[in-house]
Amino acid sequence: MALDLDNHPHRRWNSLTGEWVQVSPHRAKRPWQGKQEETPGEEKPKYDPECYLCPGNNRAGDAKNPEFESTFVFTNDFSALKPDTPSETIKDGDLLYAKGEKGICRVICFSPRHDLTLPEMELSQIREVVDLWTKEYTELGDRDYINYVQIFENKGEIMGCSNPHPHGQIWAQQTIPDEPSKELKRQINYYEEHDKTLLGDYLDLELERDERVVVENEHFVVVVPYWAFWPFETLLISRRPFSRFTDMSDAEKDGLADIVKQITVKYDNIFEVSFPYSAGFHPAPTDGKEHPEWHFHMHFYPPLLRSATVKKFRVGYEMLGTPQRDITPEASADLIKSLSDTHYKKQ
Ligand code: H2U
Ligand code: ZN
Repeated sequence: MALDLDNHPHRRWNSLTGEWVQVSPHRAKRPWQGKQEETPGEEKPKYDPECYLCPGNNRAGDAKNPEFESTFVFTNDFSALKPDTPSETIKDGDLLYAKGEKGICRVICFSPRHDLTLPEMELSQIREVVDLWTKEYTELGDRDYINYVQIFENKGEIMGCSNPHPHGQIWAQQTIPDEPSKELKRQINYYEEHDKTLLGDYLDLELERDERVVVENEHFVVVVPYWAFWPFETLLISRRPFSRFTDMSDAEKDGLADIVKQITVKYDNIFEVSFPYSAGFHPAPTDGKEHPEWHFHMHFYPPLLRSATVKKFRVGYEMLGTPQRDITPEASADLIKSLSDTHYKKQ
């Protein structure tokens, strides 16, 4: 009997990190039922006097936000990393090993409006967010002790996000964190062997097969990756192999704003709720090296499973063994593709 990826349990290799994911498609055989329930989205005010991210409001300590009209960035009042940390190494025998870690944490408000999220913002406003990401990547990455700038968004209460005001975070630090570090090794190996970027070749394959592509424009493509772990995980890849925010042309920056809007609109349309996720960019490290192997991309990791309230927990076998999914990446891609390009609130 031949192995059938639509029906037989199998393992898929994540060629970007070198890890495996267990797929059990036979457990997801019931057909997709469409949206299962409607959690009434409460109407949010455009301005909330209690919100620490709204213009003009007070934050922790004595900090007060300006009356900003577009984007706004500030140093996290509860930063997990600090620039003045001693770089000392403490090694106690072969088993107890610790190092000081310097860094900077910032918070980015995407809009002065409390009630909007990326999929509901105008393209021109999202473009302003792209420009701010670029500016922060450059400014933080230029500091000699900052070797990686992790820009991300944690969206939705289910993700532990404390505030619905549209915002993201930046953690810039001395060490390249684990996820980009795994990707760095794999991308370097591939580049040395093929003289092309791993994600460039992967993207060509995805475009040719056309099974997992969910949205695209002139400059970017979003796929449910072959090795996706989260049910609705996606990977945003630039068509042109470049490494950093600063390599993007103006047209590519517009393209990035457009593709972010496209994929987040699709996400909100899955259950007709503001779709929670952790998402973030993986640009090249800012360690002063060239990084021709590094291909700019962004990951979206949504936690939802079958409905707006049923969350996938990574427990049991997945905590002790290997990550696992039921619905195949191809089935998830079909579902996302089938949804409207217009946000459900505007339909
Ligand atoms: P979330 O994106 O996970 O909701 O986090 C928001 C960040 O805002 C969080 O890291 C910071 C928290 O430390 N924050 C401030 O910097 N100032 C405040 O007054 C409240 C929250
Ligand atoms: Zn990545």
